[in-house]
Amino acid sequence: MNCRHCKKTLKHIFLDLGFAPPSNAYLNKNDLKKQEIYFPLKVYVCKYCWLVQTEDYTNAEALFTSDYAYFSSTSTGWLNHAKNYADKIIKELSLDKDSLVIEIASNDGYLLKNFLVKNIPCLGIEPTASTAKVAEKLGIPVLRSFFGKNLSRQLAYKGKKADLIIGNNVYAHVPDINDFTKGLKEILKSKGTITIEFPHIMRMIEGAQFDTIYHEHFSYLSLHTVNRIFKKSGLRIYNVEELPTHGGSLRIYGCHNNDTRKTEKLVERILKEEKKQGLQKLTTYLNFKPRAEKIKNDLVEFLIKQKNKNKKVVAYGAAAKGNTLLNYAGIKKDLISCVYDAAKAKQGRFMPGSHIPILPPNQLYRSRADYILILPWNIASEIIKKNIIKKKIKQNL
Ligand code: DWN
Repeated sequence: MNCRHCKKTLKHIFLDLGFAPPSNAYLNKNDLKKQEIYFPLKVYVCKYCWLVQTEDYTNAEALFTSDYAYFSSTSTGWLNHAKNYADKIIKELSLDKDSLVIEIASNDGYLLKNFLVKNIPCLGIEPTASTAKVAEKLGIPVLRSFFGKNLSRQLAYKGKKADLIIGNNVYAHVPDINDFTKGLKEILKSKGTITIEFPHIMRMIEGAQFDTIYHEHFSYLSLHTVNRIFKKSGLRIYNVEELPTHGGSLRIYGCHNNDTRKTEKLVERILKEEKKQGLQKLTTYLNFKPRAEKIKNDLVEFLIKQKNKNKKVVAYGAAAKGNTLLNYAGIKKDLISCVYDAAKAKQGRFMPGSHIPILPPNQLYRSRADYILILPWNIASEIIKKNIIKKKIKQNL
């Protein structure tokens, strides 16, 4: 396989998680009587441009289906994060009724609704019908499509260029990151701004967050590599913010390479920090595997110990990352009997691979569980704050 960015041959495996179904491919009852498609889940690191990327086996259409079950609005923390960003960027860029804001992967309108309410014209681009129709109900115009150079050419041809292009939880999800980035250039007004949020691979390696690896995430990104990809498409990163979301993310601010805005010092500081953390050394990536294996083995050992002591373990949060962990560890419902989740789209369905049933949180009361394993650790504080878990813990869980 060749690197998706620099096209050099990939030789070094960062982590091989075996075979797994797509992490968002939740099953209905009937699906349990059918075959289930597994894909290899293997991640390479390119020793030339340092792009960490999944092996080519799945295509975006197979992953982002019409009944896609991830709705951004389920998390109030994420909704607050989106509102704070919108208020900040509207002020910073003096956006108004003559501006145009385009969000790529606009999901259920969780973010664009903050622009709509201030009468700032916006356009969502979202391929999954399940989430797009929720956004449309809010009055947000949505183009139901994947984004890339072709779509951006059509938009530019119709004069649809943006003052602000937003991309959260999408840059790591595109199979052709060069084509996607060229598309950004095409629809960006001459003095326009791009902001993109993505989980930072420096934090993923630091925290051994191997469960954030799933087929939906084609790339695992550093500022160094994104900087290279932007430059290749005639764009420039002029500012960056470190965020706590998803275990540690970056928000980069981009513009055309001839834009007069100066590059902020923080960009250089983070590039230096990445180098100091060894992100341009092969050993850093090759040392990741044993750390992931230890976490997986410790969890299986714990679960078997509880089973032998007749203790009951349940899970909370039917997250995509939870499926990666469960399937890599080979955990089935004999070790974790069920998972509770507030997302209506997931309740009554089953986790892909493990087939663990997904139940509404209000059934947690009578679960008589001894342990609750929170799968989306990135929002554990929000989940624990929600009274359901707190009350359960008060009842000497
Ligand atoms: O790329 C992605 C990353 C960045 O975010 C998307 N694939 C989806 C998501 O990844 P994830 O699936 O690992 O994390 P989620 O979807 O944020 O997992 C949270 C799950 O927990 C959701 O199914 C909703 C559920 N939940 C809940 O049951 N009660 C969430 C909250 C906050 C709650 O209070």
